[in-house]
This record gives sequence, C-alpha cells and structure tokens, in this order.
Amino acid sequence: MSAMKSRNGLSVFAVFIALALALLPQASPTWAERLLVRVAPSSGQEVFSEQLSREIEVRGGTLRHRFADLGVLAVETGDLSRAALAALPGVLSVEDDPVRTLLLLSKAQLAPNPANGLYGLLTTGLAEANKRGFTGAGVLVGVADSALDCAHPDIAPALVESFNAGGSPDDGSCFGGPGVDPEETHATHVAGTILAANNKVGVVGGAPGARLLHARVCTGAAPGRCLTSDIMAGVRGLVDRGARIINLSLGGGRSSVTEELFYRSLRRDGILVVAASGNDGQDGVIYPAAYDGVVAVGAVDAADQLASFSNFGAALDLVAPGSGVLSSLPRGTGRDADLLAGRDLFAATGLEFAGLTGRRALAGVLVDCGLGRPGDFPSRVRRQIALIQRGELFFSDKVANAMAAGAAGVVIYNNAAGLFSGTLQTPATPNGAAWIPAIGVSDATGARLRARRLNKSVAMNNLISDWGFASGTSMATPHVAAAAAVLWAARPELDADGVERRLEDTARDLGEPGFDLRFGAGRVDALRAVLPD
Ligand SMILES: [Ca+2]
Ligand SMILES: [Ca+2]
Repeated sequence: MSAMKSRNGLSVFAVFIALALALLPQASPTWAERLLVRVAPSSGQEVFSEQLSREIEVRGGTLRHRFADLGVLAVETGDLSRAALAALPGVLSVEDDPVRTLLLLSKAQLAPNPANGLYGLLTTGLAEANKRGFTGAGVLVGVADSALDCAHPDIAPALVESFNAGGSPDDGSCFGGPGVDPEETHATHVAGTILAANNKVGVVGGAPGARLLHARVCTGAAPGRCLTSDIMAGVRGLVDRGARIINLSLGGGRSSVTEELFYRSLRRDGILVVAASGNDGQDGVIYPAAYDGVVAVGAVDAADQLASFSNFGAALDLVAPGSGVLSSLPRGTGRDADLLAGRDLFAATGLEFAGLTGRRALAGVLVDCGLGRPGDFPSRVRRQIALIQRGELFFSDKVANAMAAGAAGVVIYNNAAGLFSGTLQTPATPNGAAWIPAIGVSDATGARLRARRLNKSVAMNNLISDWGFASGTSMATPHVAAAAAVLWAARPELDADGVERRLEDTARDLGEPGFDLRFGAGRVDALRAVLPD
C-alpha cells in the first residue's frame, strides 16, 4: 500500500470552516494554513533564512520544519496571512503543504501488487487484460453461494438480481436480510474477486465489466448447509435469468447421479460452470467440480506453488490464485490493517479477534521480542509494540505473552513468503480480557523492520473494514470465472466447450510438462487467452 494525497479532503474541510465562520460574525477571518516556503539562497547553510525565521515567528507564524539543503521552510500561518508571508523579503514562493493520508481501502482502491492480496490479478494476466480493454463487458456471471452483501460499494454497481433458492421461502438472499446467518460472508468475497467495481474504493475484480446474478443456496456457514437440490435450483434460476457462466465455490465428497446429469445438460445448453476442487489437500476432486462438463479449479499462491490445501487428481482442469486473496466482505465484517514505519507503509493483515486501533493509529517503539515466548520480552516493551516472528507457538500464545509483558500492540512477521491470515482462536484471552491490537506482516517486511526500525517509533492500524483476506479453492474458482468472462466478451463466437478449451490451451503449464494431476492444464492466463496466438 502506498501513501496518497487527499487535497480534496483539505478543501472540503476548508469550506466547512468557512461556512462555520460565516455563521459567527465576530470570528476572525483567518485560520492556520500549512505552507511550504521557498527561500532565496543566502550566505551559507548555517545561517539559512535565520532572519526570515525570526520574522515569521514575530508576526505570529509558527516554523514547523527547516529543510536547509532544499532552501525550504514549513510554516503554519496563524496570525500571519499567506499573502503577508509571501511578501516577506527573501521569500521566493509559497505553496500548500499537501496532506497525505494513510491508504485504507475505504478511502482509495488498492492497486494490484505482487506483495498484496490482489497479486492474483497480476499472475493471471487479468489486470493487464483489463488495461487493454478486456473487462468481460456485458457478460452475465451467476454466483450460487451464501447470502451476498447486495449494497456493498464494490458489488452493488454490477448486481442485476439476487434471489434465495434455499432454506425457508421467507428468507432473504442479501446479507442482513431475514433468516440470513451473520457468518454468510463467503459470496461477497467470491463475487468481489470476479467483478468488484473499478471505482475509488476497496478492490477491483478480474472482470469489472461483467454483470452479476446471485442465488443464495447455502443457508449458513456451517458445513452441510448447502443442499445439492438447493444448489441445482439456484443454478437453474441463474441460467433462466441469462447467466452464461456459473461460479460454484462449494462442493462435497459424495457424487450424485441426478446432479451429474444436471451439469452435463447445462454444458450441452452452452453454460460454463466453474467449481472449486476442494480444500482437503488430498488426491480426489470434490463434486460438482469433478463431473464432466464442470471446470474444476485448484489453488496456487503468488509464486504459482500449489496451495497445501488444494485437492488434486485426474478431474482437475485448471489452477488459479487462492492463497491470501483480498476481496470484498459484508460491510463491517472485514479488517483493514497496515503498519507505518518511517516513510514506509507496509501491508498487513489483522489477526482474527485482535483488538482494533482507534481513529488515530497505535504508535509505539518497535521492540524485538523473538518468537514471543515468555522469556523473549524485554521490560522496555511495556506500552510499546512487540515485533514477533511467526512459528513455534500459537498466535494466541504469542499475543497473550506480549500482553503479560505489558505491550500495547503486536506485529507478527511471517516465516514464509508473503502475507498470512491468522487467528487468536477465541474472542477474548483465556483470562477473559480483550485482545490488544495484533497484525501480521510478510517475511520481507519483517526483515526490513528488523534491519531498520527496531527501537524506533512505528504506528499500526487495525480497523473494521468492508474488505478482507481469505484462502481456499473457493478464492481460486472466481479468478477462472473472471477469466472466462473476459474471454467470452472478447470472443463471443466461442461456445462453452470452446471457452474451456481456450483457457486450458493458454494456461501457464506448471509442474510436470503438460497436463498433470496437481495443476491440471496449469494456471489460468486471461491475457494469453484473449490475445491472438
Ligand atoms: Ca473497487
Ligand atoms: Ca503441468
């Protein structure tokens, strides 16, 4: 994540103040402005603008910083007006001191980066295909899944219709609706990966031009709550409403003759169904992914290594990014975390159940606390931020030990490549206390912090958000659905068989040469699929 400027925010603030002042006739018409003042070169850097500095302070301004090598002063105006400041002898120019804001997803859309949760848009070529105008425009994608946050800012723009096909007929299909379990966050994450809006917030999907039809077919988060007949009814409803691609980030180990016939007939009708291979890390693709006529998708990470949880076998067709994927979540159920150290803003993930930081980031001195064992905490970590390596102990034990040592916050760095999503396992500590804020960062960030930021001040955020990380073949499947939408919009003459064949023929071969049991035809590559051979 990077810092961004927010000058609009500044001018809106100024307008609010101006309005407030207009309502108060006695109020002074001036308020503090923060300015950068370029100063004429003077005789030597030691006496850099000393006279000017005194002049500014005498006239009611405040000197905030001096940049002698640049010949620049940072000034807060106070009683000294901007015009009067600009007129002082030795002042060459005056410009605004622009406000920069920490990038949080509610304020700006994250750009895909190999080190953040949108890496999958890069490895699959979806980001580049989008850039060249291949966005899946006009293709209707159906998602049969849990309830969906229908009003989410990254989902609502693409949503055509949402309906309930499972549970009681009185139940809703949108998150927060009647009969909807608060743990039904899954569909919102899946849909965001396919087609989250390319707007000013959150994430962007792989096919942001596609349109969404949604069926709620899983009535709860617990296993066994997605009945095959409900799924079939939901898929039928999606197809009847015009969906050509169906995403099924669900499945199970038992096959059904009825179900197999259903998906074979859908394929004959020109419908492309994409389904998850399963998260058991075993040889054996689950159903419906394993049927003929369904594209079975396994998961890889940012380095195209097979995810440890990804099911494989002869029925596997493709793999796609499924480890540590950032996407939309029902509003208020996600976490947005980052770490500011010096000028560097590092991506981070909030640990599940960890305390939140407030409107202002939690600041403290970063203290090396090894692996977070009880003896690893120096006494100076009290009220400061503990830096702990992942490994050996549970996250919950590391954070509990940090709390016992009096730390105010915890940063855990990975012992393997990339970010991770961890949990503290219980909503409160074993003693019943609320957890302190705790975030995870990558191994590379950890190395950088250890080399340059130990015993220096850092600031961490862990805030409630409308986005968050998830891992699974459920997260890989929507990358393939997005690639299919992008391809179908570019090559409308293809039928469902043609789209599947093209995605497999252009996939990046991984593992043993050619088709193999772990990666199928390989990792989907949307850019190669849409470009001429
Ligand atoms: Ca967005
Ligand atoms: Ca291969």
